[in-house]
Amino acid sequence: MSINWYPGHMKKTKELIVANLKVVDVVVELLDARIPISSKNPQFDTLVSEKRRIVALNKYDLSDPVKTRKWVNYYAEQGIKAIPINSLSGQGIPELMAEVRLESVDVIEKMKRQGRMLRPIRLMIIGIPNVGKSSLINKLAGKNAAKAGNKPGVTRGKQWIRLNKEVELFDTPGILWPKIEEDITGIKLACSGAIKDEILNIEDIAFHLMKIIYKKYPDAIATRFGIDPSESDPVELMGLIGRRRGCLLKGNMIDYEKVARLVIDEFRKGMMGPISLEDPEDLLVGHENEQE
Ligand SMILES: Nc1nc2c(ncn2[C@@H]2O[C@H](COP(=O)(O)OP(=O)(O)O)[C@@H](O)[C@H]2O)c(=O)[nH]1
Ligand SMILES: [Mg+2]
Repeated sequence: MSINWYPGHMKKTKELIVANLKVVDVVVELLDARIPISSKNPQFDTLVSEKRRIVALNKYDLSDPVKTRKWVNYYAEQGIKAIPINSLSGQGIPELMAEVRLESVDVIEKMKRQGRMLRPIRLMIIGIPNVGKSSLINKLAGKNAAKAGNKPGVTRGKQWIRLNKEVELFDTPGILWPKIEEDITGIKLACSGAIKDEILNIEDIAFHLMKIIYKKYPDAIATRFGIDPSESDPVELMGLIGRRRGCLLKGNMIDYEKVARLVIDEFRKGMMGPISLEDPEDLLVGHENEQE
């Protein structure tokens, strides 16, 4: 699979993150709670190794809460606080801000020790495209977000938004691209909406999505489509769903492309119920096994 991310642009964006990080105290790594493996940029850990970091598992509302809990524990074992959040409703944001304050204690102590004037803690959000960075910034900034707009005389981008007495947020999130070494990573990213459908074959994406749901959430198939998954395999399922939902071509043939779009769309909207495509155990077996 080859996805053209424009290497020049990626390099520039990374340089921008590195430059901005110099003045940042705490970094929030935004991941998609449904795919914490695939939505992670592996370079992130080295990039922020000198910084306090917090993981935010976004789109918690769409994820399987049991799996998300497992991810929280997985990160806890590595000494990293992970917080499930919903950037649209604001759920989890107070917990996130409490953690920011906790992570800042050392930084503030250091400023005091050095006899420096106390300045607000500086926060930056980093994540792959479409993971919800802008939504989170808007939610955090609230009314103040307007100040970051394109007002005359206000330089666009690169501004600090004062969130409260102690914390300032960098209004431009850091964009890091996902690393797609295996097809299944690209497929999961496409399911989550992180990469454009057109880049991959839509029927392929839907079929692999159905395979994962078939394996991990058979009940979701029964509930959503009224089909008993134990009586068919993922290939047949696509046809059955098509028939149920009237995704048909002339001559009563199944319109597989239409079924594919329907399945992906319903997954993205959470209509099949809360579903996570990755859990920590997948790290042990390696994702390639899921492709069988
Ligand atoms: N359901 C749900 N959707 C979200 C959440 N956060 C962001 N989104 C949606 O995800 C899409 C991408 O969000 P955006 O903030 O533009 O992502 P960015 O590219 O990282 O800045 C938008 O359609 C948002 O409405 C969330 O917590 N839950
Ligand atoms: Mg954005």
